[in-house]
Amino acid sequence: MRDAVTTLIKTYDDTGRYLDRSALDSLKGYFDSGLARVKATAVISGNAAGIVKEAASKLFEQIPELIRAGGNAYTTRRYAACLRDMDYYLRYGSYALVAGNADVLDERVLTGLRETYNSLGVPIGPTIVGIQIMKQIVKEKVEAAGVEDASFVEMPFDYMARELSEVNV
Ligand SMILES: CCC1=C(C)/C(=C/C2=NC(=C\c3[nH]c(/C=C4\NC(=O)[C@H](C)[C@H]4CC)c(C)c3CCC(=O)O)/C(CCC(=O)O)=C2C)NC1=O
Repeated sequence: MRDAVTTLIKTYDDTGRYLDRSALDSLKGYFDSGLARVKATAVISGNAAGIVKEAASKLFEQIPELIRAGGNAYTTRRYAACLRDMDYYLRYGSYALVAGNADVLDERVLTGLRETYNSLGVPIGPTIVGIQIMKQIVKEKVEAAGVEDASFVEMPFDYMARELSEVNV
């Protein structure tokens, strides 16, 4: 599992170079944004259950077929599995925000996920809608907590959405 710093070091170590100007600029960006990333993570940690609940109810409002007979989130067990998945996306998204890097998402969340979803009939399009709704809620809450430009919180959610939607070649 890597973060912004270890990823950078690995890149330079692979070719035996000292950190150059561009590496130092990128480090500076990482440290300068550190406080905002920690704040965002605190907002997520302190409101996780509420964020998942709000996002799920918006998702089921937008796509009510999911919770009707025959829908993938129909029955209490599958409804709970869907909310649990949303919670996974939120929690791992918060880790990726602190790390300033999506590696944790590849390693812990996305590997094999599309195949699992396909084999269980979990619809990927609506899952992505759910991830995007969560992103929006998180962004608003982080801005409400006093972070002026919270656009950086989009990274992990967009990353998961993009990786989930990609078709194998
Ligand atoms: C930490 C990494 C991690 C992830 C991401 C993960 C996802 C994950 N979601 C699953 C199921 C599921 N996922 C959903 C999710 C949904 N259905 C919908 O209609 C909605 C669109 C969506 C919610 C937004 C549902 C309903 C199931 C149960 C499907 C079934 O058993 O029929 C399963 C199959 C096993 C199980 O039911 O627990 C996995 C592995 N597991 C992990 O360990």
